[in-house]
Amino acid sequence: MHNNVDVLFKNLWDNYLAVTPSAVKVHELLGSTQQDDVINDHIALRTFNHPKVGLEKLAAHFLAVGYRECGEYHFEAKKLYAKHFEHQDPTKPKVFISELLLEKCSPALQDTVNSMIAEIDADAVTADNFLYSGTHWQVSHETYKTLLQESEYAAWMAAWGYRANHFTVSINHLANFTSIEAVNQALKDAGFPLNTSGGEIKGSPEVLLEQSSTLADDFSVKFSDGEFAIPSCFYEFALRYPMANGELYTGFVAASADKIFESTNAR
Ligand code: OOG
Ligand code: NI
Repeated sequence: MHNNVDVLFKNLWDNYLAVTPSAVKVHELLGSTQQDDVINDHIALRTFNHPKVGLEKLAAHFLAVGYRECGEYHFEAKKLYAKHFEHQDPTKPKVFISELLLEKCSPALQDTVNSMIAEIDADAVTADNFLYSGTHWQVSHETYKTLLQESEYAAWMAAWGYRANHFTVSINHLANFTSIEAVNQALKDAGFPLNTSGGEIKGSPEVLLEQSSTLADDFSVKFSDGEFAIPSCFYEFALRYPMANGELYTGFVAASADKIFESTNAR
């Protein structure tokens, strides 16, 4: 495991950029006239609730660099469970980790996922690079399509494995934009398709968090039966509002997150 939080995020970022070419363009668009780098509000990772690779196994990498557990979220229909983590230094991105609840899935899906997980070396899970190690298995495009019918999340994991599925621009820290509407308009004008599930803007000032996201880039994957372009990773935008004590809300909103997951659905 890493002991330096910045090194961990630099590696996660480089690994994300390698399959998300639009991310650089998003930075250019939103941050070009800023002195400082774009500040990321949070990142997200996905996994399965298998003892070998469950949420806690991923979380251990963040606990090791100063993060603590802060909130939990349930997604009944998608069969997901998630927690979020914060660093003592509020300028470090928050971390949202979810896991697919395998026992709620079909026996066929469980078989496929269990055989994928069986390919992971026991040592790999605690290695420095685990959170940006991608897949440890080979799947066919046929298997991918079968998983897709039951769980878009499971199919995405089968194709992409361990990596940040999005970074999130903190609108609060942007010099040129103060509203999420203005950010969305700039993105649309530049040709980025937005995730419209549940509306372009998820959340509201009342729940202290507004979010929007691009649809994932299409990127080529080498499956065991050939190469196919499928949705990779996306960029999210978050505007946080102050709580009664004046401090910005730092949690997530389950109803909004439920729709953000769909940013990796096919266009
Ligand atoms: C995470 C979706 C939830 C948020 O900010 O609410 C999320 C995912 O797609 O894995 O990122
Ligand atoms: Ni997010």
